Amino acid sequence: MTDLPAAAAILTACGLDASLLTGGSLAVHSPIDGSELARLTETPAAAMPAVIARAQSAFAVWRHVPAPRRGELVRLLGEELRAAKADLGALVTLEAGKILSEGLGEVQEMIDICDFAVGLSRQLYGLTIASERPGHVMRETWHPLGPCAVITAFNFPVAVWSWNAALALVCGDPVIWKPSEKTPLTALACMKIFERAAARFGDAPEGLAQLVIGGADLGAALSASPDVPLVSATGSTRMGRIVGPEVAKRFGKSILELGGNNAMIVAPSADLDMAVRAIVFSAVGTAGQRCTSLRRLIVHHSVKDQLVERLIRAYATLPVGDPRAATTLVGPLIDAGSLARMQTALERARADGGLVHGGRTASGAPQGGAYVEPAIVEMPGQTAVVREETFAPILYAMGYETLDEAIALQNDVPQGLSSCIFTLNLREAEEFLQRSDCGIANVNIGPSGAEIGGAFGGEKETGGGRESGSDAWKAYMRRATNTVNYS
Ligand code: UN1
Repeated sequence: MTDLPAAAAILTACGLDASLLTGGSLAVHSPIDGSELARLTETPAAAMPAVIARAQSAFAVWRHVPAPRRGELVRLLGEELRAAKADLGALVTLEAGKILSEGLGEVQEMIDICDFAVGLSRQLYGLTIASERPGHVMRETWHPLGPCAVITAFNFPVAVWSWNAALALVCGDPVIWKPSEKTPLTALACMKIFERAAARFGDAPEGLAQLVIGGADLGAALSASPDVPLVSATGSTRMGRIVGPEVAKRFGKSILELGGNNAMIVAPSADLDMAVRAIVFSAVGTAGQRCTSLRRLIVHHSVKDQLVERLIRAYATLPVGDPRAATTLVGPLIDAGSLARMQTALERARADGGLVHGGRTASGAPQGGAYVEPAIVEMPGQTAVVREETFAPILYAMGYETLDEAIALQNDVPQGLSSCIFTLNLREAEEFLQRSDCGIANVNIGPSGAEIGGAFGGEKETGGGRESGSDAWKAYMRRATNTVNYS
């Protein structure tokens, strides 16, 4: 029994008709039951120069549109997203396998970033700087950059595009989007929504927001082109190692949002009720497939047994199954490959002396999907498998004695996205915030569920990029220092 209409009705509600969904070579499957949703026509790599040229033509027009007027287009996009929220959220569930509330939550993030960007369109402020020369003034001014490529992953199939696109559009940049091959339908649906906003806006140039569907060769074309000054790429560290150097080779700019291996330190004074809720939410939410998912629990020896026992009990009550049912909390992994990687990681953890709780294939879930019980693994130490990001619901628990030791463990991984501490001790909290090496460091709240208002991203192998809120917009613009002699 599901609480969503059938797949065909969801696709139709999102404006995706049969002519769009058939006749191509890219098969799109639902992680819910493995059923085929569509066979899409892919963008040939040979078409990329024309796509980029269209974006450049759009740029020639859009850069001269006053920024608050550009904001009006994003305001309309936000309105259209509000109207389409239920349908697009349902499609996220169908195509990415997220539970209903997460599908809707993702669309809400899109709406929020549109609101943020509308305000920003009147606040692209520069500085005035005191000149050392008499009769001179110095200013810093911000200018549109040019076409921005956005490469996104399956796990946030629509929100990540909007974090980039809403900012890029108000900053004066056209956008070329290459979504994951696993989730192109939600991208097509977003384009329909964008087209409605553009039609209401009236005179947005053709080619302002484009979508290309296909594999790594399209990403390679975008990364290599000097006519695409900015490439914002979200995905694995492996992908970032290809895209980053390729863009750098031609002195382009990139925003990289790569792997995370996020930890929570639980100190002796922690409010354990609060910690348990935060751990479950951030470790099993989106079936452990967020880049901000909690993967490592670093717990003081004095509370470790008690906390792990409570977590094992909480995990045993988690409803794993069809993400379309309102009662489900853990949906499927994206595909069988993901499940196999999870099982391999659990095997390696066992071989390292880990004690695995859960992690079995879930019973009673729809056939054809990769459903698994989230796992907690008590580890004797931070072995190689713990230091890797496995994109699945595995939570490694380790003990510590001193805060120094805990922070050292937290930092001793190649990734640096999100981190947190649960403590009621102000000294410990501040000490942690000074010393966590991550882009996100929290106190008494888990590592996932970042609000759009903050700059989102991380250090080390996470790639160093920042997108979404705060002053992340500056990456989408070109800065000029102007000196004017009026003497
Ligand atoms: C991601 O997994 O790519 O903080 C981003 C969060 C979400 C974003 C996750 N707002 O969990």
